Amino acid sequence: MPEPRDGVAVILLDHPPVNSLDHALRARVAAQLQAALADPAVAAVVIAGSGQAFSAGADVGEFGTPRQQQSPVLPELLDGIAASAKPVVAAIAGVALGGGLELALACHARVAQDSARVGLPEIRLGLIPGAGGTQRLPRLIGLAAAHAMMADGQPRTAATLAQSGLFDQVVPDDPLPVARALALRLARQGGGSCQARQAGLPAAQVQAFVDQARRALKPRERMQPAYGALLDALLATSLPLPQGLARERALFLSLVSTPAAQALRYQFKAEREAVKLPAALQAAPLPVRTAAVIGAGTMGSGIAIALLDAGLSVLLLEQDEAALARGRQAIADYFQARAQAGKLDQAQAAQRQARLHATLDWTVLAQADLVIEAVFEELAVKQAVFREIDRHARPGAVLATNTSYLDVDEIAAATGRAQDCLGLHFFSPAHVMKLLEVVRGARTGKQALATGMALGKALGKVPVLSGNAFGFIGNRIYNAYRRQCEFMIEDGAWPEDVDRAMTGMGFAMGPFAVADLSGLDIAWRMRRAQAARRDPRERYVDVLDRLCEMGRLGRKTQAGYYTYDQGKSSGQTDQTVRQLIEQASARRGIERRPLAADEIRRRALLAMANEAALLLAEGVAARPGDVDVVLVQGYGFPRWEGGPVFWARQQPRERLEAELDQLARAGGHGFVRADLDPLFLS
Ligand code: T1G
Repeated sequence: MPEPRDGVAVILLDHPPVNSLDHALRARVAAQLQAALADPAVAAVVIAGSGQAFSAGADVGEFGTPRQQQSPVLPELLDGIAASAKPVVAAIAGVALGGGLELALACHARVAQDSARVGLPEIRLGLIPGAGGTQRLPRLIGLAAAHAMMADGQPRTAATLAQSGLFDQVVPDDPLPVARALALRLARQGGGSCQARQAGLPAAQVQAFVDQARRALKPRERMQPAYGALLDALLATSLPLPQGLARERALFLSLVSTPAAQALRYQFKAEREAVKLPAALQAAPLPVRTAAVIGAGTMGSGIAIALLDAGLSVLLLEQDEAALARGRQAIADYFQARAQAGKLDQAQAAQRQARLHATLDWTVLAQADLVIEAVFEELAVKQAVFREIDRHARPGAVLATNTSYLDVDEIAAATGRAQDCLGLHFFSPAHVMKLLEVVRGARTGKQALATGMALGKALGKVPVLSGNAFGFIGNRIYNAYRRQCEFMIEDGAWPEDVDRAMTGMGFAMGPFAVADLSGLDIAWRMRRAQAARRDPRERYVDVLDRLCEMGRLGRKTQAGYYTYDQGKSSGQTDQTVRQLIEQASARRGIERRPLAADEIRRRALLAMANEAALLLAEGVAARPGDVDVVLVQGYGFPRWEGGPVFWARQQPRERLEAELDQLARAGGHGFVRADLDPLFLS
């Protein structure tokens, strides 16, 4: 610890990259605090973070290991700060999250830079704050505001919390000098200015708030133990602080090893792994300041918005003035709506739009560092566009196709620079969905690939590397899942049984409701295109085809698997659909039998895990965790279930193999039964 200056000792949280409070850092801080308290030259203490962070909280890598419980555990350290006879002031810049914010809450006072981001994101790890957050924060900013911060787990800037009571001062620049002055002032006054009250909050108010919040829990929150535990911890704020802290700690420790917490920690790590290219493919990405988007339709304008939001200049190109005008208008409407919603101020909205240049003049492509094609999903159309791009784009520019299914190599072959070509598969709405599949063609160069991954991160997305195979990773898995669900309605379940089983484990929607929403004709078009190549021995459920022939294309025609009266789903199949399904079962000679929800879920998850194993064996997915990140980020797989690979790893291997054998038999000809070993490689 540097020598105290003017009677103030500064303790630095220094554990790059984000000063996570692992055991070593906790021990250093405890020792330095003890030394400061014993040093007569020290009148007060300031705690600050090194680098870009105050502290990102407890070290996620320590969870479930002995080090997490090795003294000093975080609550011990924070109790020492709170009990200090000399004032301890937190100087917060960068991020103060989880245990990092709890450390600041244990201090006698807090000074934050206005741009600092603070929060208690433990719920996103299947936990609750375990070092005083549920007890100290409500005493400072009130139960409702504190509950909101912990229940959504989202960081907030200190500027937005300036009047909340959380900080003594919020400053525009470095908070350290102001924290030092405040610490000295407190020392002269003798004590802390807003140390959390020892007394409990009014019991009746606490009870009323918690009861109301418990009633308001959403179905998917009720599936995750941390949401209820958070309310149990808040109930304890009516107790004196020491009892409340003990109650909180017991609740926190009961969550650490729950399946949801293990799955969410796995997702946290898998997401950070997924955005890194395998070592053999790593290279320096090209800087991208100007990007061109070809095609101003829904996807193209969504991609343009994502690029503008990330600070890039965007050239939006079309071949047709009316389409260009529609795209430009959609982008203008989006920013106007954001400004009206207060998400952006008018100046920011105008500034972003000012970076958009919409034009029919393709020669502007020469200014682009990267080009993203987002035109109609037809190979010939895309190839024609890439020939045009090849004519105008400057040498070395990265050329990306947003195709969902087409062969990236066949598109790249329309240019003379396949090494600069790759797939950037955005998910609709492109400015909202975080998943980005970065598809590597046979000849995609390392620099183009690195540039695609870096662009994904710059857009605040989760870029995941995929090989160039039909359906890449996500659609390949989703197709296997959907096909298995169709087998199940032929075996005896109704679509609503399957949908309810899947929403019952946390999917926002079941596969049949999703099909109705996106339009059955999309799959129908694909199926007819593949019909000639389909092996007649393959098990094929034709209910969707029959529905389309009847004009039941889903929500947009008020009828698909379900009927829709003024947009409201019937939520169950009518006689017409049931007859179609019964006829399909009869044609296959199947004696229909009801399927229980658990059997439906297991068959669906097994089908996904089987496809994941195939993708890994084929090298389309680089890591098992990548598959789970794709399913969570792009397909609504419940994050707290970890993903199909995570699920498979939790099952007894012999049961998995036996059930997969059964699935393969039921799947008939064309069902490719995988070797599951790749799922178990880290
Ligand atoms: N522990 C360990 N490593 C962490 C970490 C953490 N808490 N946070 C980030 N890292 C690593 C991350 O793995 C990556 O490493 C690098 O830092 C950059 O992260 C008792 C129990 C801080 C906003 O949930 O939200 O406190 O891959 O890629 O986009 O109540 O990281 O480079 O090797 O995300 O700039 C609560 C989680 C813990 C915060 C930075 N805290 N972290 O985002 O970089 S539980 C959190 C974040 C807790 C107490 C409870 C973000 C970030 P590598 P990054 P970023």
